[in-house]
Amino acid sequence: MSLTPERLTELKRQAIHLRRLVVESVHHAGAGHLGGPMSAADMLIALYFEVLNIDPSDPHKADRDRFILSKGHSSIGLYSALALRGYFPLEELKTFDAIDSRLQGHPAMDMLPGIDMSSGSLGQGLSPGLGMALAARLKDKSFHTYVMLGDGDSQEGQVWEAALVAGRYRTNNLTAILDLNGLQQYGWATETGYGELARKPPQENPEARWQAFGWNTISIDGHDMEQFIDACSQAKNYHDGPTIIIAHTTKGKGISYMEDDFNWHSKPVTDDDLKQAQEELAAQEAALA
Ligand SMILES: Cc1ncc(C[n+]2csc(CCOP(=O)(O)OP(=O)(O)O)c2C)c(N)n1
Repeated sequence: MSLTPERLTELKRQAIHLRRLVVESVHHAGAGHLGGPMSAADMLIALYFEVLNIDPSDPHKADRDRFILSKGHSSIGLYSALALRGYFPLEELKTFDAIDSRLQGHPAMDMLPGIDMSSGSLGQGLSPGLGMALAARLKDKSFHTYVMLGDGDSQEGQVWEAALVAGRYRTNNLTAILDLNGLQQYGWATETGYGELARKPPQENPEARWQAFGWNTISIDGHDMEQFIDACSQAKNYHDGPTIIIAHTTKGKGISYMEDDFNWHSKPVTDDDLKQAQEELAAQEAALA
């Protein structure tokens, strides 16, 4: 699938807008996750504006594609994509994380139309995604199910139970997306202990691991929306089993002081932080014109 240059620019503009909404919402709430939503931002926009077969005016439509954010702590990224796509007013993002809000710190499917599965306890997204994909097959439905995993998220054993069964049943209507930013909540201990935390990808050679479980793998730059959209279409056209898109990303992508720094996994945003982020994003938007 090829995008026109105008469409690609429009998607990039939406991704910048999403990043601005994330940082403004976390600033307003006084708490929230930033690094994970930023690394997923380009893929979330590409999913909600190009890939998913959905209808924001009918969020429960039976034949809609399903999307599960297994790394549910990145909820504000998903909420921002849903709001930009028209599921609810952008204004509601200001309620993020408030006690009576539909936009909780982790997505709740019984509160917000557009959320296909509650998530937040890491490792639990692929199993219901597999269930949805198998249900579609049994009921002869044509919808496709997508699950976004984090690299920390996929250290949980439950992910591999689901991966094994999905491979075993050649679930070709299931696509996983690994947001492989190489960072989690903290750094990694080195041989000399925790004194000096190191950046170390927790999954060495994820391609070989997923292939061993019967999955087709496609590796891409997760900030290149054309590569991502192309990978989604390849995944949908692969008929011998499930596909995982291994998306190499940068945690905190788009805001210079957050990039590749696990300290920005989750942290309050000060007024000065917000101002700098808004200026950087405005410059990125100006450069698109
Ligand atoms: C079962 C479980 N253990 C711990 C946590 C706390 N926690 C939230 S996010 C996170 C790190 C997640 O890392 P990753 O999946 O790589 O996400 P990303 O880097 O994309 O934010 C942890 C440990 C949790 N939500 N669930």
